[in-house]
Amino acid sequence: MAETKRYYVTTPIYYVNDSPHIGHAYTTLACDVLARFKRLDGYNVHFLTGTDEHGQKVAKSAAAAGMTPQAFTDKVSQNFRDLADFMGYSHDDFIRTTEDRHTRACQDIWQRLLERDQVYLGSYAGWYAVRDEAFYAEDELTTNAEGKKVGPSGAEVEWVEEPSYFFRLSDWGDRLMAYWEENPDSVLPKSRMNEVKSFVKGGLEDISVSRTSFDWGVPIPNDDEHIMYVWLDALINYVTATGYPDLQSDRYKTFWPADLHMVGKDILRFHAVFWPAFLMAADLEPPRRVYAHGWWTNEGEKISKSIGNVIDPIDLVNRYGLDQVRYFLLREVPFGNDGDFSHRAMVGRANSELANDLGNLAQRVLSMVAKNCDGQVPAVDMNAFSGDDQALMESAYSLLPQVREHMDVQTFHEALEAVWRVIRAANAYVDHQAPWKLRKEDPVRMNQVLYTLIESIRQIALVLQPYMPDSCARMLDQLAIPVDRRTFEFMDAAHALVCGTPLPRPEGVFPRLSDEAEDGGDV
Ligand code: ME8
Repeated sequence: MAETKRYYVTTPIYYVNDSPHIGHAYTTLACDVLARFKRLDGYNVHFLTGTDEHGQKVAKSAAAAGMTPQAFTDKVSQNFRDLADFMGYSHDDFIRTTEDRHTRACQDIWQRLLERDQVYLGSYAGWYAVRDEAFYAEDELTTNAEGKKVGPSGAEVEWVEEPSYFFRLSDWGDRLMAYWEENPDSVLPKSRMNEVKSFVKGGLEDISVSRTSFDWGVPIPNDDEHIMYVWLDALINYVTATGYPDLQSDRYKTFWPADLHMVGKDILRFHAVFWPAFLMAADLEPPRRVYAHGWWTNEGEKISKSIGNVIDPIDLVNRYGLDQVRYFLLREVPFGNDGDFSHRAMVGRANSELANDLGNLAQRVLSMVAKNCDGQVPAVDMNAFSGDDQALMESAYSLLPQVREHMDVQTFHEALEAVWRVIRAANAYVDHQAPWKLRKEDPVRMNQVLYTLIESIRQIALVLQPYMPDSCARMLDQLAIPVDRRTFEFMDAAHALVCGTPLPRPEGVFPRLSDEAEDGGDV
């Protein structure tokens, strides 16, 4: 199958017991921008998201809601689907771990592990944090303010003793280290690669991969006392969605191994250590990259239900606009770092960078074209551009390769910075060339200047589509670019704006947000 030009990107599958919040929206947004970018860049893309529905935590939440786990998960997984639809994400599939296709995939992987002697029956006696669905060793625990034992994430642990199958993780340290040596970008950012390497160097122990004290999970095929440990079950979703266990399916052959599992730093170890080890042990290829991004706080505070400061992405979008929120989340924080959400910063960026820098540029240039060029792409001599004109257009034409490089290492903020350098240069060029003066003095020169600007705006609007799809579509409408000429193959000079093309009446794309919003409030 087509090995080149395919791209498989996944979000974590979210626990259904929680309400979707800004953190979930953020991870899926980053994947959405990548998926859109790759599609426009000619790739066959598969973009997966979904919900993690088994395990003790979900079973407990269902019991607390007085529902069966199945009825509970049917109801609450819909919240995540609704959020994805509301945010306009372009996912190709939404997986639920309670689906039959997933049970089949889990049981098949289990069988492969069993056949290869990678799992064995023993018994577990140790600590378990239901909130993290994770086993912790004694030396990872601390005592919290209430005197309770907690794991590294602060989640309370309980003592568990039960028969359990174990996975021979201890056999895989050297293979993992070798894989990382050969594929140095397979865990990003670099700091996270260092983190997983030092975890492995510290020595790996076999891990418990089945539970017997409750039954909300995938039954393991060879022993009906056990259900599969929820993390093994959850990670398998990424192969389930390719059609596995049908190794001959087109989708599996096209898309496995995944190009990118995007996750938060909280679940790095599961994805970058356990998952590749499970896969290699089952004789399947590990993912090409795991990227672990940072953590959002709200106005300086940890986001938590108990503090009551959870940010609902739907409220944010209703207040500030979808593209404004998309832009802000990927611009405010260098991707990979932790970041803080504040209303002041949100409004500040939407006004200064979207309404002023980009919105005004497009609006004033297109208004001048409407007024002074009969509402058409101005007639120009393609050989008469000045040095300044060429400098601006060349910087605009160089955007695609630059942005592509950033996308390939997930430096979303730097891609935006590269585009804004051109936007700022275009604004400086307008001020310097003063086309409004040229109208009387030198209309031929005015046309050259306005053409230079609208062709640069075309580049900017095309390359920004993955970040702000609706606003860019409106900008491209105003440049009369047909919908089938908006992929990146049309970004070169051979497809530049054609003189004399009639343009629709320009209208503002990025409204200024009011200062009231800047003062904050309850989102
Ligand atoms: O861990 N800042 O699901 P989950 C940034 N089911 N990102 C955040 C965030 C924040 N404050 N809060 C949440 C699970 N996230 C498992 C995953 S995958 C096989 C199984 C995002 O619902 C971030 O991506 O707890 C984090 O990794 C994920 O939500 C955790 O989602």
